Amino acid sequence: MPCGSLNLSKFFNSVNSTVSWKLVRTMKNISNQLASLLSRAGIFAGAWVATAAHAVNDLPGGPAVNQLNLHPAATKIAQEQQWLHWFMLILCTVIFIAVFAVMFYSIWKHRKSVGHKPATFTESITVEVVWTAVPFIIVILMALPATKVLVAQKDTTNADLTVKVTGYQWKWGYDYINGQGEGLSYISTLDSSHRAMSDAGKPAGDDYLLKVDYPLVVPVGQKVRVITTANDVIHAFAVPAFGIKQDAIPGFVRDTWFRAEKTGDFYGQCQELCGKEHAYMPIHVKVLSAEDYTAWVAAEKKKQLAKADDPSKVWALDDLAKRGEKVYASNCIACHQASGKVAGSIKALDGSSIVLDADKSKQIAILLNGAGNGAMPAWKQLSDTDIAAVVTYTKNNWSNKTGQIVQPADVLAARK
Ligand code: HEC
Ligand SMILES: [Cu+2]
Repeated sequence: MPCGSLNLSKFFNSVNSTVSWKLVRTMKNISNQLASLLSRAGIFAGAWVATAAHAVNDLPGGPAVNQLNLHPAATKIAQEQQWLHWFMLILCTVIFIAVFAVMFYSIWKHRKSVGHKPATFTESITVEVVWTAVPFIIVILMALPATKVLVAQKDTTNADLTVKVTGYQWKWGYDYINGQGEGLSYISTLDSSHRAMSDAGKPAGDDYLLKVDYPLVVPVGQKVRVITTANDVIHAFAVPAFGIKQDAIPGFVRDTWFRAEKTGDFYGQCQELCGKEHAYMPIHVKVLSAEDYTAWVAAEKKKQLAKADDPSKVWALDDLAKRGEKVYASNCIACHQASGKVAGSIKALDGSSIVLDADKSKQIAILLNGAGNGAMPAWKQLSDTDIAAVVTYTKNNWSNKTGQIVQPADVLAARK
C-alpha cells in the first residue's frame, strides 16, 4: 500500500472484512489447539474432581468442562472482542520472543570469553528513533481496532427492544420498556431445586446454579438495549457469549446492548460481589426466532392480564392460602425455610406472635416495610394479592391455624 494514499479507516474496514476472517480462523485454530493441549494437562488435576463428584457435560451457551478459552461468541461484538484478544496476545508474544531473542543472542554472541571488546560509542540517534517509532506504530495498530470495537460496544442507539434490568439481592428484575413486548415485567430467580441441592452440598446437572424460573426472553437478530440499575447494592449483568458486562448501580442508570446471532440459551451470572447469595442470581437469556418471540409475547400478555388481579376481589381462604404457598416458595423459603422455623437470626414464622396476632396490620406492615434494619427485606414490589396470599398462608400453615384471612384490599389500604 503506498504510504501517501494510506486511508486508515478504509484500511481497517478492509482488514476486518477480508484479512481478518482468515486471521480469525487461524487464530481460532491456534487457540483451540492450545486450549485442548492445556485442558489435557488440566484433566490430570481435574480428573479427581470430576470422578469424585459426578459427571458433567458442557452446557451450550454456558460453561464447558475444563474450559480455558473464552465462551463461543454469539454476537458480532463478542467475536470482535475475541479477535482483539488473540490479536494482542499473539502480537505481544511475537514481540516478547523477538526482543528476548535479540537480547540473549547478543549476550551470548558477544561474550567476553570469546574475546569481544565492548564498543565505546554512546548515543545513536538512529536507534533512538527506531525504538520510539516502532513501538508507537505498534500501539496505534493495537489502539485503532480496539477503539472501533469499544465505540461500537457503547453505541446503544436505535435499539429494537429495550429491557430494564434491575439487580436485587438476590435476583434479577426484567422490565420490557420499549419495543415488542413493552409492558412485560417479571422477576427471575434461581430455581428452588438448585438452592436445595446447594444447601445439601449435592451439586448435579450441567446447569447447576444457572437454572432460573423465568429467563430473559429476546428475539434473535434484533438489537436489544439493556438498561441496568439496582435496588440495593451494586450488581453486574454479564453474559459472556454476548460479550456484555455492565454494572447495575443503585440510583444510577447504565446501559449496554447485544444482538444475538443465533437462537438458544445463554447463561451468565452476577459479576459484582453483592452479598452472601451473590452466586445464586444467575442470568439465563433465551433467544427465540422472530415468530417464537411474537408467540411468547402474546402468551405472556395473556398471562399478565389473567394475573392482573383485581385488588378488590374477595378470596376464599383455601384459594388464597394455596396461592400464598407459591409466593412463599419463591420469595421467603430462602430465609424462613419450608418449615417456618428459626434459622440463625431469622425469626420463626411458625408460632410467631406477630403472625398469630389478630391484628393483621402488624404482619402486613412488616411485609411492606421490612424489619430488623433490612435483614427482613421489604416486599412492596409484590402485588397486593401476592402479599395478601402469603400472609394468609403463614397465618394458616404449620401450627398456625388462626383461620384468619387477609384480603388484597387490606394490603392496598395499608400501602397508603
Ligand atoms: C433475606 C432473608 C429473608 C427473606 C427472604 C424473608 N424474610 Fe422474613 N424475616 C427475616 C428476618 C431476618 C426476620 C427477623 C427481623 C427482625 O429482626 O425483626 C424476619 C421476620 C419476619 C416476620 C416477623 C416475624 C416475627 O415474629 O417477628 C415475618 C412475618 C416475616 N419475616 C415474613 C416473611 C415473608 C412472608 C417472607 C416472603 C415474602 C419473608 N419474610 C422473606 C428474613 C427474611
Ligand atoms: Cu448480584
